[in-house]
Order: sequence, then C-alpha cells, then structure tokens
Amino acid sequence: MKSDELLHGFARAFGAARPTHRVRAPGRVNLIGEHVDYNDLPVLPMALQLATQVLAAPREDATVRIANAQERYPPREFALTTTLEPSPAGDWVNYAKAAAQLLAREYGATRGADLFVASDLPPAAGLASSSALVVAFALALCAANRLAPDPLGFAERLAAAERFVGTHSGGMDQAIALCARAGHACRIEFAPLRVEALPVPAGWRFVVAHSTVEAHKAAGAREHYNARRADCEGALAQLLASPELSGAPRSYRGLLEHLGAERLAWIAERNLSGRLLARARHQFSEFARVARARRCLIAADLEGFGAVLDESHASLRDDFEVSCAQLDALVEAARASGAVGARLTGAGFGGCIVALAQASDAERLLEGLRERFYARLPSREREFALVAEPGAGAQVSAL
Ligand code: NG1
Repeated sequence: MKSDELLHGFARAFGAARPTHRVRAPGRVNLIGEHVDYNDLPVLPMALQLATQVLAAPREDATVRIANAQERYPPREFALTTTLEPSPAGDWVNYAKAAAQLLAREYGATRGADLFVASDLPPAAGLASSSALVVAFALALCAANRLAPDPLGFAERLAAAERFVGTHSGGMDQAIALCARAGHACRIEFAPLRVEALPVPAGWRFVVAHSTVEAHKAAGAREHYNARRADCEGALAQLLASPELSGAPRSYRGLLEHLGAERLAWIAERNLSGRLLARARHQFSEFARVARARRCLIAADLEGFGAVLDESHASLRDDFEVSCAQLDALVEAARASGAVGARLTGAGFGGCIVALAQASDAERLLEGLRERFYARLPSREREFALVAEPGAGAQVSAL
C-alpha cells in the first residue's frame, strides 16, 4: 500500500492523531528446512518483497488501539500490561497482544499506541504473515517506547511470545523477518540464534505459488501443526529409550550432530514404527537436505538444489503428512512447466509451494502454472503466483 493511502487509512481510523513511525516487516518463503525449527534444527528461508506495514502514533496512556486496512479485521483496543488474556482463537488482536505482553514484561514498555495495519501478504498461505504482523506490532511498540532491542535476542523472544496465539511454533519466521538481507537467503540456527546470509545466485529464480487452499492456524491447521510437534517429541522419547542411544545427547540436534542423519535413521528403523518412525525420518532427512542445499547454494548448483526441493516435498507428503491434493498437483504442474525442483513451503495443509527455475525459464514456469493448475480450478479467486525477490529484514522509519 502506498504511503498516502496508509496515511488516509490511519486518519480514518484514528482522527487527529499523527503517526510518527512507519514499520515494515516482510513475509518469507522457506526454501528448505520444513517443520524442523521447533526441534532447533537449521532452516534456510529468504524474506519476500511482500510485507506488513504499520503506521504508529505513540500515546500518553497504556491503551493500544489497532485498526486494519482490510475490513475482515475489525478495530480492537486493550491496555498494555504484563498479563494479557488471549481473546478467542482467530481474533487478530491476539497478535498485537502477543507483542505487547512481551514488551511490557521484558522491556518495561508502558506506553500504548494507535496502530494502523496494511499487508499485501496472503493470510494462511505458509508465507509467515502472522509473524510479520507480530514483528511489525512489536517494532511499532518499541518505537512508541523508544526501545531499540538487538535483533537476534528480540527475534528469539518474539518466537516465544507468538505462542500466545496458541501455535507451538519454532523461531524461523521472526528471525528471518528481523534479520533478512536483500539478495540473500539465510541459514538460521537456533538456541542460540545465528544467521548466516548466503547470496542467491544471480541466475536463479524462486517462484512462489498458492494452492488456493487456506491453512488457517485459528482453525484445523493449528491442531495439525501442534500434533506434528507432539509426534516429534513422542518419537524422540521412544528413540532415546533404545539401548543404542544410552548416554547419547537428549535432543534431535544433539543426536544429529553426534551421530549423523544416516546412522540415526538406521537406529530409528530398528526402534520405531508407523507414524512416529515416519515423523523422525523426516527430521533426519530434512536436516541432511538443509546441509546439502547450503552447499548447492554456495556452489550455484541449480540442479542439485532442485533435487533437494523434490526430495523434501516427498518427505513432507509421505513421512510428515502435511501436504494435500492441491499442493501435490501444483508441485507437479511446476515440474511440468520447467522448474528444476518444487515443494510445499511453510507449515503445509494448504498454502504455497516454492519452485526453483533458471531466470530465463521463470516466465514459462508462471505461464505453465496458469495453464496447468489455475485455469483448471472452478474459481480463480485466490490465484497467486510470483517470482520471489529476496528482500531485506524489517525496517522502522521516523515520519
Ligand atoms: P507458517 O508457514 O507461516 O505457518 C509455521 C511456523 C514456523 C515453522 C513452519 C514449518 C508459525 C508462526 N510458524 O510457519 O515456525 O515451523 O510452520 O516449517 O506457526
């Protein structure tokens, strides 16, 4: 949304108050490392050109008022305190409360603000629109309270803070929203958070395309997401009870660093079965793929990176069971249209895919998706496909 439209929206919502700051927090596309961040395993996302913007006017009191350019998110207000009650699941005020409670609890924030929000990120699409919103609210409240926290520590705390909304998520989205670098993808390590920026080769294009199935975290997707995390914990507990692992590290990361993905997969095959075996297998194989993908990115090995994407999709579909018919069809359409590899991205259960192509093939790929996928849908209402531009992290500017 353009600056003057944002200012108009702010004036319509809040009347005379003048915004003093503008915040921009990007969404992201995760290239590889899916459903592993909550086990503290590395991921490799990049920020998008799409973002959530907030105009902020600090207040003298502790009231936080929020308004949104989109009518489906009604105005809300609450007082900034250290203990906030969540509103019913699905209410967008919870994202503001998550940020506000963190700032009051850990940064001593006392001043509220009038906040006007606009976003060009599709919701429930696996592009981290929710974290972009939380990060944008948090930075706006920082500006209102003259706080400038260090991005790494802030990203870690924001990841924990976002669990206020009820999803037991990992820390990828907040980290990339705050720490991304234009032109780069980032390999992110957790506990402690570390970000390694890796240039995206000039001739590569990542295409992001929506399956048109919305994966709402306020509805079923949250239960499915939390269930995957619980499965991972169950698989780990069973694995650690096996005689081969007595005295071994107690976490996925410790085990993988100590024994390697192949050996662990072998031990898992002997000690787990059914669903928990499949979930653990995804953790191990995805860990190995992130390492391979990093090497391919550095060596500008397009085909190699494409193969990693394909393998990740198969693992997410068969072992982690987070795909759906439309995502599988879209991945197929991308492969048939010149992508060197493609997979679902984000939490899955709907949402987007990411496909990799040579720059000269990107238009053909987009055209192929229109013909082979979108044109065959009963409605083209949610059609959404674009070439991702690796963007910068969140920014705050004084007006
Ligand atoms: P999306 O794709 O935005 O729903 C979620 C989690 C991430 C990560 C991915 C799967 C939130 C806020 N984010 O992202 O931490 O676990 O799924 O890799 O729930």
